[in-house]
Amino acid sequence: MSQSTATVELDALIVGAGFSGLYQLHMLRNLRGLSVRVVEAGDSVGGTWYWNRYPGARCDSESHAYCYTFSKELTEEWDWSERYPGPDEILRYLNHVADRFELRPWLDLNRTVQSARFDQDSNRWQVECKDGNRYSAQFLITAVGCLSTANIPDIEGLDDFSGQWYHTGQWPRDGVDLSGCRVAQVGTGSTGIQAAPVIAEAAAHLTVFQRTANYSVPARNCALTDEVRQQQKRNAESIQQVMHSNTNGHPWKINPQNALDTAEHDRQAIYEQSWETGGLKFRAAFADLLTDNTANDTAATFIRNKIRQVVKDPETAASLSNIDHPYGAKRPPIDTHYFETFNRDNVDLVDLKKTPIVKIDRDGIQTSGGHHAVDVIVFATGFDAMTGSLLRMDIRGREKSLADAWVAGPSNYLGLQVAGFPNLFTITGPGSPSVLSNMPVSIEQHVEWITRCIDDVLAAGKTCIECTEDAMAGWVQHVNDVANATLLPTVKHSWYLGANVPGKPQVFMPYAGGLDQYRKACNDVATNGYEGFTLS
Ligand code: N01
Repeated sequence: MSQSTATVELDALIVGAGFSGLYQLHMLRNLRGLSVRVVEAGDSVGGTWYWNRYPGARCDSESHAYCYTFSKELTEEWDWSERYPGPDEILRYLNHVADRFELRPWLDLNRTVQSARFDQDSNRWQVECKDGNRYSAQFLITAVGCLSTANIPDIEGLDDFSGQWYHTGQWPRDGVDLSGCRVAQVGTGSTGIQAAPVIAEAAAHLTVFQRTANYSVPARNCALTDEVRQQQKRNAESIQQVMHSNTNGHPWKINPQNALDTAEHDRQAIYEQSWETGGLKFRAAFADLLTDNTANDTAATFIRNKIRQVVKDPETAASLSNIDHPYGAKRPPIDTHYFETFNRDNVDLVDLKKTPIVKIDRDGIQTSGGHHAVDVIVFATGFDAMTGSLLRMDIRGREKSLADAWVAGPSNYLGLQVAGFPNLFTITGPGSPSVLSNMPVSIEQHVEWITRCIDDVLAAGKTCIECTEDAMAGWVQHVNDVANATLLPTVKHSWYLGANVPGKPQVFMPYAGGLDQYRKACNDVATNGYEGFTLS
């Protein structure tokens, strides 16, 4: 896309062409003839899935639920091939959506937003891109995802490393040939746990550097048969009804039974069955797993025992099962043969709790326990989650920048708006269920609410909607209260709290009160004349 000197005048500008940006574009294109564009840094649609193409990348939500539900025809015509889709298939799906709903003419690709300023005189957002292109829009909607800004650890000596290094979230599009390579993988979150088995297959040797041991449950990925696909399509309405009415947007209900009210023998049977079923549904085995430490211990012990049963070397098994936090209090990974990978001859584990990294040098990684010579380092070290991608856009409201407004951590109303930033909406922003839910369901809820809101503002003959400071303070308090009723904020190194990025304020960011409660809160606000917002 070349640079044009004229500012593009729009009703709404959307930033990002992933699941949220595409649906927001579709909805606003069909509203009152609004002029809308999407700017996207990548050269194609896809968002998270455009960038995350590391070995083993795969969605943790099940394919028939990790998709849009707004169009019956789309649900009917699209065939998923596996229980969990990989990036290529998700990208094919999103490209199909872009074509099917004729979205491409309004996508400005290869264009990165550099700054967005609210101009008080015109009541419009003035947006400038890195390539010099400019937009002016009444409404600015961020659809930048929650996990898009790579967190690359500041380890002494990385610049001296003579081999190649990569972050999983910025994986080269054409892949990396790891054959014959000695690979170091730093990080054992959801990404690292997906990547290690696949890297181990490809590389000559893999050393996994683990700082905090992690739980994982088998994903049990499989090809979908025609029969399963037909059944999912036949039952689409009832499946979607579950997804749209429960706490997490997944196509299942949480067992209402408490682990602590269940006899030991029955409890073990339920865990065994959940382990066999596999996937994130393990979290739904009992109702009290995320609210009661003793209940959580029963699940944690079950998984630790599974790890020890799988991993043959006792010292490795001890390091992998020495997990310091409640199950599910960090985002729980799911895997395909992760723990089994440590039984391979070409895989070693380095327990950084025992022997921390001292530095990186020309030839590899030096820990306090020894030197590990490697050709490639893979950083599976996560993201500056939820706020990173918003703050790097240099957004400036009436009086201050978003960075200044959020210096003590993100604060907003309903996860959707920040006081002092009129007509700015953040899809799946901090303070919304987002990462605690099946993302496409949360995205659809946000997009539909924003669309209704813009429609209502325009129908009322108004030009501006802005939340009040009081409403924002009340919501922030509520977000904290519902988080504190769970075990989620008790984990030290959690990205939910921003604790994984040095210097980032530690505030529990997502809304833990459940997607159902959240949906109701948003609907009530709209129905009550946009309580907590000022329309002008
Ligand atoms: O990142 P993470 P991720 N030295 O932050 C370690 C989503 N996701 O990319 O735990 C050594 O969870 C860090 O150690 P510790 C999902 O929501 C979705 O894995 O901080 N180690 C940890 O082990 C997920 O939660 C899918 O002690 C360092 C790891 O790096 C989110 O993305 C698939 C370090 C980072 O784990 C992020 O997952 C994959 C250092 N300096 C991911 N710094 C789906 O399928 C960090 N670590 C949808």
